[in-house]
Amino acid sequence: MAHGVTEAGLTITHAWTRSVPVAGLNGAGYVTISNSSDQSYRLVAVETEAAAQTSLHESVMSDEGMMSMAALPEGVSIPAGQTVALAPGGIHIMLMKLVSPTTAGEQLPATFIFEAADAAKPDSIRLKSWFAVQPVSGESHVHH
Ligand SMILES: [Cu+2]
Repeated sequence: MAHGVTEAGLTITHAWTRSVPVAGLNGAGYVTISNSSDQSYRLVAVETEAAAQTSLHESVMSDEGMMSMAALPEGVSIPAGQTVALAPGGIHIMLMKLVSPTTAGEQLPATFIFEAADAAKPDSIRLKSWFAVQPVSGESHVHH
């Protein structure tokens, strides 16, 4: 398996999601993005044919200890020289209405779209990778 996909100093590694046994449910994707350039970027969208739609979310804990989701309309900041890991309990890529059931070992092709934080550089960067489907382990993860 290729180790990562790189362009313009942005590298995507270890994109994964948990298997979901039924089509039409939502999944959540995670990924590690490192930025070795001197330019800050934002992850603004993820395209995949595996889901009807995707969006960027952050899990937030209320004062009462309840988990909920907040959309991230500005995307996810990937500062120059830093590595940002999207992981369970934090920022994730919501895979809304999966087109088919997903099974462990599968790869779901996905394109990660970035924009420079500097608005004077309007070109977006598209990195093609995939979500590796992992088995559900431990507690089941019921995700809106
Ligand atoms: Cu979500």
